[in-house]
Amino acid sequence: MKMKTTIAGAAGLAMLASFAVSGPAMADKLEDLKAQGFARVAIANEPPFTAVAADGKVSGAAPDVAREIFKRLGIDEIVASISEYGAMIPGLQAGRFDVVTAGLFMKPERCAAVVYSEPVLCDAEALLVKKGNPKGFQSYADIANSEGATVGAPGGGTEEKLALDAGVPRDRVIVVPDGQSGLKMVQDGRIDAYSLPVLSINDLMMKANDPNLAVVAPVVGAPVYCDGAAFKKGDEALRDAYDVELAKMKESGEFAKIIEPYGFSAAAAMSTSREKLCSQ
Ligand code: 6CS
Repeated sequence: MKMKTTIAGAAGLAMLASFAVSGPAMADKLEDLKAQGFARVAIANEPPFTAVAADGKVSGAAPDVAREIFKRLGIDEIVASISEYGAMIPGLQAGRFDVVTAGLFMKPERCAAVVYSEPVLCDAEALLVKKGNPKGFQSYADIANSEGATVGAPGGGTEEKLALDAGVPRDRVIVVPDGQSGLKMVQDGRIDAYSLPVLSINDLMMKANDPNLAVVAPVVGAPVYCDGAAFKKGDEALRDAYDVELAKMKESGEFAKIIEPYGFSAAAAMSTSREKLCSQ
């Protein structure tokens, strides 16, 4: 009896000891994702950054880069959830996603809230307007200075903040849930302009094929932004592993092969850094 207890006692101690050395505290997110078999990514469904086809297939430059990198890290699948830009960081922090791969542009306030990879997709900003740009918009300040003019933008998105910072009153910056809604609102005259990055507006314009629309690009005075994959604070080891593979793909030309058919420039992403973008 005593022996059994002793053996049980010894087994219990051995188990505790192994727990102490390599228990959950030591496991990092990469191991968790390998065990999970997939990475949960947040996207916006805004082509060409991110896209979900009618059959559910996820594509777009950001998920395609992420899928390849995770595969190299031993995680074969990505599972995407569509989110509004303004909800991506809270969702990441709440553990709803493992990473944001959506064209979430690096800005100081976002860099303080998450852990970004090195740059992936860079783009300037654009305005979708009526043919002939009747109110002569070239900048967000022009919209601010045009009596009663309204601009649509994604909730919690970069364009919303640029318009507000340029002095467009809150009630003239209209939160628009997605590209198709923004397009229709301009076509119907419910907003005077709809703002997204240049490649996103161009994609909408191409698909709409509407001669009564025009594009103002780039928006004068708005910076060129770049995104990165955004990880939760505490997942620096996963971010670092991601960056190692991203750097290899940039070096080998595989990075360019993925993003340039979508219209993005690999050189633009390779010419800057997280450090620069997070301090702008
Ligand atoms: O990072 C952002 O907030 C912006 N990024 C994209 C790709 N589209 C709109 C959004 O506001």
